[in-house]
Amino acid sequence: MTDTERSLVIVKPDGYARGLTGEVLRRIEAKGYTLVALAVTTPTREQLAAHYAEHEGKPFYEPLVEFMSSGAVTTAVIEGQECIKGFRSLAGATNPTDAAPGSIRGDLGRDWGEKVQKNIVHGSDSPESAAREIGIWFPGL
Ligand code: IDP
Repeated sequence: MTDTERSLVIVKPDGYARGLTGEVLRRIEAKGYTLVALAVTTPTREQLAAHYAEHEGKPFYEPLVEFMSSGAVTTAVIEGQECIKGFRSLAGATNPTDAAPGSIRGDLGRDWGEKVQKNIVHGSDSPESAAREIGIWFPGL
């Protein structure tokens, strides 16, 4: 199929620490996407600087890098028809308070009153971002 895509998914440190990796993977598989790669790792600042380059200079950048390097995460590459848009729909709006019920962030996230939104998951936002991000987290894939 022409629109088969890959997306980079991260279960962020809040999601990992809360034991939500299985729940996130369950939703991905229930949706019908395939897991192509899966790992548990603690992100380095170098990986995060590359991953979040577009946000450098924004007020939430430093808290974001601090948060994302604070503990283990699960990284995954998923595959399926239009899975980039589809996973972002599964994830829900960036702010968990705004995220629709039924989405990962809407069902499982909330505002913790902190500088950075701890919103459980990351998903690539375009085919270009997905290719770049997969290269950062799964070089050689
Ligand atoms: P996305 O993860 O929904 O694609 P992005 O705009 O790419 O959202 O932002 C990356 C991450 O930075 C978000 O998931 C969230 O953790 C954090 N973030 C984004 N905007 C804000 C903000 O205004 N305040 C605090 N944290 C933010």
